Amino acid sequence: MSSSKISVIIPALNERDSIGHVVASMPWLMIAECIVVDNGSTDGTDQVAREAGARVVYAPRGYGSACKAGSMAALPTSSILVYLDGDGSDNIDDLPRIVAPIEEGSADFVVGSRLRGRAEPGSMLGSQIFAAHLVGFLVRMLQGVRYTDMGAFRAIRRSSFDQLSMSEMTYGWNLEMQIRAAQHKLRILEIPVDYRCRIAGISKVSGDLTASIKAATRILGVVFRIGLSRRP
Ligand SMILES: Nc1nc2c(ncn2[C@@H]2O[C@H](COP(=O)(O)OP(=O)(O)O)[C@@H](O)[C@H]2O)c(=O)[nH]1
Ligand SMILES: [Mg+2]
Repeated sequence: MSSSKISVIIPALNERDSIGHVVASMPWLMIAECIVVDNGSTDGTDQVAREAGARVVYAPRGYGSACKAGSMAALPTSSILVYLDGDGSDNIDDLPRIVAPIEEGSADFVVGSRLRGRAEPGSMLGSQIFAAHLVGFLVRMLQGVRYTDMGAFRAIRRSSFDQLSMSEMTYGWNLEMQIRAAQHKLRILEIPVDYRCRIAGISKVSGDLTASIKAATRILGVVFRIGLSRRP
């Protein structure tokens, strides 16, 4: 077993019926902790997560806000941060492949691509696939880095994460991390991951037209606001 310590961070909003399964499926021998970040669940998600073995932290509303709070709450001894969704659509069996390049020292940031992996039929909407291609194209034009997806399942070296000064508090978070990683010249690797339909409950994003339009607007905003800035 490796000596790196891994904190797994899961944003979860009203995921009572799936979060218990997701937390229970963690490879506990491989990870130091599993943090579930709840920001406003009204269905007892926090309690189910705790009973399944997670540490629960609370945050203000928003997907990015939850990811950031989880990152800040990670054990000081952890050297790798892993993110995945709380709806059961990511396959935790992919975790060893996602963290290995960081542990071996060959990458700083590893992003799972659902488009390169096996996505269960129906797990990704046509609009999500289109958005992934469009954003991939724009980021390639602006940053010269090729991504095929902006899925949630990913791992980053903690010291690299600390350089990025992440600021997006909503659904732009994932893409912001990808663009900033390119700007900071992190060693980036995209690997295929499996993707399934959520195991229970309802989508807060892709299943709702208004929410999808809001998320898409936010994501395009990130592409241009962060992608066009020449930071760092
Ligand atoms: N903490 C937190 N989690 C959220 C929020 N919105 C969505 N999530 C979680 O983020 C993940 C992805 O959301 P989901 O509804 O599955 O979006 P989709 O997969 O794009 O349809 C799930 O684990 C949600 O519970 C939020 O505002 N706060
Ligand atoms: Mg989902």
